[in-house]
Amino acid sequence: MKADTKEGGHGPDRHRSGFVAIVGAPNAGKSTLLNFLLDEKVAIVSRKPQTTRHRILGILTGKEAQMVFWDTPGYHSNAKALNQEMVSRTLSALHDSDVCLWLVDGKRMGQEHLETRGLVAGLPKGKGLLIAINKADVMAPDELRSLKGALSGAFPGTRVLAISARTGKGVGLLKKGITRLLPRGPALYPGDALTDQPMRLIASEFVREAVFECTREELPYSTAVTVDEYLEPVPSEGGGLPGKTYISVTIHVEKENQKAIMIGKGGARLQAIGTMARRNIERLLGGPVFLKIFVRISKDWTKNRKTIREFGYGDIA
Ligand SMILES: Nc1nc2c(ncn2[C@@H]2O[C@H](COP(=O)(O)OP(=O)(O)OP(=O)(O)O)[C@@H](O)[C@H]2O)c(=O)[nH]1
Ligand SMILES: [Mg+2]
Repeated sequence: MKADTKEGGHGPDRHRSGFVAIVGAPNAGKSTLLNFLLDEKVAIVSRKPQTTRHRILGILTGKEAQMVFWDTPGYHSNAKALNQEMVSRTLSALHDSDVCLWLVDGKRMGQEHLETRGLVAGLPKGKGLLIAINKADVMAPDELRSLKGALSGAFPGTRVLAISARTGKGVGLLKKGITRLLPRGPALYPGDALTDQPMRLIASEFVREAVFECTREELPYSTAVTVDEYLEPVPSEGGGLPGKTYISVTIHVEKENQKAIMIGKGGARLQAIGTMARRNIERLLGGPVFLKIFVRISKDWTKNRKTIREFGYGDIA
């Protein structure tokens, strides 16, 4: 994990800590930013909107402050049951946070951003707000200037920064800006903690990310991943493999033809999904993994609140 190395007169009484909700339209780059901040991949990323389904906590511990970030599902209005659950996760993170970090996709200021803008404009008094225009690395200077001007005009007194979650440009200033808005207080989590997400959940998310990467169009949105078994390498109780973490997961799809697509000709697609996910899990765990994947049809699960909850996307953390 990256640690702030800046020295200075920051006694324990000056230390700051608090929760920061990263909110924004789908695809704005929230999960990419969280991973960059932590210098570790804990949140899944894809080119497609509506990737994040959980409210993911990432802890950044520095000398002056401990920032506890919540990566949230992209905010948008949509009547589908699964999406309603996602929106409620974003709202709960925002409610519980000290600071709202509104991430705006500099390349797209469409309807989705107007929706988030409404959300941010309605924040209760006293909650810190910071606006970051993301993807500055692919914006023309004029474009950036005018968007910055428009946002500063709409939110007087609020800091508007240009950043790139991909290259890290502006992220140092962003951290300083957030620190200033946090309340004074001691660290909330141990200094070496990275996330509160259990590894088995992260593993299932990495499989879902690989599905985003290896399948097209609507299929990722019909996909859920559950973990059936997660065994630490032996020696340990209850079995497992020598020197390898054993993980068995199920990919749930909604229809028969989706199952065939997920598996691919001769199992090729499923194999690619497995390889990609396994590598990411191994990187985070720092050791070898045996990943077994089943594909099952759970008919119309995205429309059924009971199944949504069963698959772990319904309980508001
Ligand atoms: N050029 C550029 N691309 C970026 C940047 N940040 C994120 N992206 C890309 O934008 C896409 C979406 O990134 P995510 O991090 O998944 O976005 P998100 O806001 O978490 O999306 P949801 O979870 O769907 O709400 C990915 O293809 C990223 O690689 C950036 O600073 N510059
Ligand atoms: Mg995300």
